[in-house]
Amino acid sequence: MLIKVATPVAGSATELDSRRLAAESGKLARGERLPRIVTQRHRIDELDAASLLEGLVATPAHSNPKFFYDAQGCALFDAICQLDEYYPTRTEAGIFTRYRVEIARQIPRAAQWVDLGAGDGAKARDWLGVVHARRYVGVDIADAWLRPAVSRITEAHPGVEAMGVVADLTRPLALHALLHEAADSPAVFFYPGSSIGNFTPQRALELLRAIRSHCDPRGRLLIGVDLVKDHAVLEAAYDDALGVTAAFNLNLLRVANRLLGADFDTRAFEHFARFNADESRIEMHLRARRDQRVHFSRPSPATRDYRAGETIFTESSYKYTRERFATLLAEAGFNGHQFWTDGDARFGVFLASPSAT
Ligand code: AVJ
Repeated sequence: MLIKVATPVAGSATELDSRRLAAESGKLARGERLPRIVTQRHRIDELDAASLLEGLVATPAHSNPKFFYDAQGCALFDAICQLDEYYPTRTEAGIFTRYRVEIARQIPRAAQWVDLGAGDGAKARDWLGVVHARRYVGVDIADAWLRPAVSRITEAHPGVEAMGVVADLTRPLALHALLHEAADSPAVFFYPGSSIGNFTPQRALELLRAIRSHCDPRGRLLIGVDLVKDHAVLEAAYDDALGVTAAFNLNLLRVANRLLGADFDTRAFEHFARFNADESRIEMHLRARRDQRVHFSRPSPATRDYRAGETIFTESSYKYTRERFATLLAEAGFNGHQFWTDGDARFGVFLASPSAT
């Protein structure tokens, strides 16, 4: 999920035929297969940079979590997933391992497996054979990660037609044309890791509705959701003893320095995470350690004074009860679902269907 800031092309999907380009430039070895990558947005640009700047100079200051994920941010997130305190990744993996066959039995064969936020594609790789998928569609904001991910899927599952879509999930999802190419194959959306938690419940509902609009009656959504639990457990997961999450959060300032030509001193801010019970979300902030002035040069010059103690709100990670998320699924038009969890009910996996089961 490496970020390259971008704007979408209204209504149009431009396809970069990477195979043909590589063949023409003589870089493609005879017989070598390059993945098909469809781009739903333009390359870097000012619109997203402008929105980052707008948030950072606003009062209260804020930024969208998608800006965390440059190369260093991705590496730090991978490290977070290994932390003792960060239970979601390994808890979900445990649920998937334990119930994979049972879950797969509820998923139609020969489906188009749509991997939302595919990353390196590793989580999906474990499913494709078990569900006998026909197609793999990896969707991610980072084309740099998508290409190798799609290639690895092809290596592991040569019988599956694999492709990538470069898209930003904070923008409207538009995969109808692509999925229509294999209209007889139902779509199975895979959205693991509780990434849905970065959206407000209202925005999450909109995304779930968009997913639902791509599903025929055989379509499914397999989604991982972090559950409400003891506040100390939640807060430790976002404020680990080694300071890895602090580094991940502070990395936002490096991204801003590069993208916006800013002069943030990362040592002048500190990581702050707390569970907001009223909103049922973990909030991450960067708190100014002293009064300071920060300059920005792109996309337009700006200056912002941060007062000691003032915070930049960098991420929300919403936590759901089983009932609350089930309601959201129903509101989105998924009238049936099944649910799996771990022994401590820390994490939930929902398999949602258009009709009641
Ligand atoms: C990638 C959004 C699922 O909210 O738990 C982890 C991101 N931020 N630690 C989460 C994150 C700080 C993560 N998601």
